[in-house]
Amino acid sequence: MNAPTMQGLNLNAPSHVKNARLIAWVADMAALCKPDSIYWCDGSQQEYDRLCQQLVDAGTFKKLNPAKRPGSFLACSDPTDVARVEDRTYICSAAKEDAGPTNNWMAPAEMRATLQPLFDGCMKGRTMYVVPFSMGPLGSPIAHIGIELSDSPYVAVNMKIMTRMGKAVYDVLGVDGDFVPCVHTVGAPLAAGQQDVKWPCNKTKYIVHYPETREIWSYGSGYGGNALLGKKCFALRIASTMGRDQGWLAEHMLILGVTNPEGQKYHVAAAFPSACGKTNFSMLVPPDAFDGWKVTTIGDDIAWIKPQADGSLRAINPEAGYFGVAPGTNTLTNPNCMASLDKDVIFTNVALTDDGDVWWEGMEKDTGGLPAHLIDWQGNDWTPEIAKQTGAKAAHPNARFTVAATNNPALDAAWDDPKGVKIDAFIFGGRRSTTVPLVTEARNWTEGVYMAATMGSETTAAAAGQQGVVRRDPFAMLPFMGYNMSDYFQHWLTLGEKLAASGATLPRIYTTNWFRKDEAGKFVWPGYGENMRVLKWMIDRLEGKATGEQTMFGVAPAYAEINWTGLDFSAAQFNTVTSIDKAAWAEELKLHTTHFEQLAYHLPQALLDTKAAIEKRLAA
Ligand code: SAT
Ligand code: MN
Repeated sequence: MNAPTMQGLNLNAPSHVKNARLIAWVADMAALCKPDSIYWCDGSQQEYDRLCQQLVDAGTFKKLNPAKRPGSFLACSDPTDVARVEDRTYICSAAKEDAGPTNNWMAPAEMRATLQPLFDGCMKGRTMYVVPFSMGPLGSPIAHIGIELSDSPYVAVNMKIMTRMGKAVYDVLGVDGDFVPCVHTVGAPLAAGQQDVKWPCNKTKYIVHYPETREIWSYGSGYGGNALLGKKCFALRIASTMGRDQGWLAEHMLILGVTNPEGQKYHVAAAFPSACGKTNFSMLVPPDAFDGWKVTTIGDDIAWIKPQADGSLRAINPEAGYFGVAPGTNTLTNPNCMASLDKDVIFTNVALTDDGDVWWEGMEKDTGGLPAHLIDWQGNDWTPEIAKQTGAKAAHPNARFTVAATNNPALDAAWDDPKGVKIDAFIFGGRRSTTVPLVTEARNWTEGVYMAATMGSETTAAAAGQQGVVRRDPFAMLPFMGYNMSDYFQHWLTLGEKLAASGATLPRIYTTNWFRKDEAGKFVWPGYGENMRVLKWMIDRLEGKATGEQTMFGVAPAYAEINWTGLDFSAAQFNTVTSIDKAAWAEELKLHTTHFEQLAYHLPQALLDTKAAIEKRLAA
């Protein structure tokens, strides 16, 4: 095939790219963004190594000491570009109601008119990378394809780790296959001869989704979910609308396998907001008392779940790597994760040690003390003394690692299975210092949907803005919902009805809260590996081995139903994390009322009925 030429710029499309819509779109985008050149990624190791070296030469990457951290790099971002920007994220559906009250909205035509001048010439002086990727195992009936155009080589190498990226995608795509077009620019064109900066970005940022045409346009940021468009933009915001239209679920959930000593295996999908321990839970190492139990990781952040003819739900992890929070991670909180990070990692915004390794807050628990000197994520000297005086953090609280799933010693054998795994239970967990108990099981699907729909959580550093304030985060999807939240609640209810009608046993639904604090403000529940004790109770429930206790808010474990071997956790402590304070719940339900008022448009009546039933039990 002859490569089409745009205004003197050779498209350079390789001969294996045969998708006409793709070639036309790349030509259009090149004409708009005006890059100096176009590079079609093949996803090979040689290409990855070459781009990493290019990033080292540009000063974006620092190669870490190969004796300490082979094949690994550190990138430090511009201090103004460190997290997702929720206030700059838009769902541009044709009708405002379809974006719903929880999303920023602009009419598509108005947004296109806004973005047009920003994208015009935005890649001048740069290369446009064409990044083909499959979200999910190549060719899986649960997977979908995306193509990201980006002027950031940092994005290209991260996408290589985070997705199935490369040439093979074009075989699946064929001449007329479907893909989600994702265009990304750091928004920093270079004039002729202009010296680049280490982390180009723009003060102006737009993270834009057009759900009807399934397009993603991202401007001005190079960081995480703002720029790696396969992740939140495609796999959650666009995919949730695909799921609505096609009858499946795109969820902000880890997926784990849990196998008991008899070899019986279950699969659990769990939704927690960003930076609330999804990676830790998905790689959980059971305590000694759980000899013979095994937890294996299918995914740590996102699940695509499609109903099957037999009424079961099968899930895949659309991603191929982990973009996890570094601070707080150590061999006590997540030994599997620490082992994953031994080699071939891209670190972003952690600190650099004097011997060319990385460091972040929390690592002192492994090494038994703070390092004497570091270069912090902003390039400044850091010592324990400076930290004490100024409170300066060595690593940014939202510092991240990018690592391939295949680095994870706890990786599930079926993680790449195109059929996915059958889901037996869902967990919804918020970060709440008060009110919400350690664990409850919904009495039925509708009550489970209610629990998920009303979930609250304290905000974290994963998003720019104030931290630690409780906000409603339904299904842990608030920042990731691609359409009207109440329609999404109805989508879950309808799916439950359909599965039940086919005679299938529906997955159980649980809520958890690992984060209750005592009067002194200290976490009571030890969390991490000890969460196995709660997971085991859930399995006991599935197997009919635990009766639990009926509470105002679902079924909860009796103290004696939890295996406490090897953990000193008294009935009184258990009470602190499980008690239901009626006054606090009366207040909580007022917040549910406000939440539902905000979501009144299309709010399912079943949720209002469930709320009325809870209020009645509370009053009794
Ligand atoms: O930056 S990301 O959106 O990828 C991470 C997160 O918020 O979970
Ligand atoms: Mn996430």
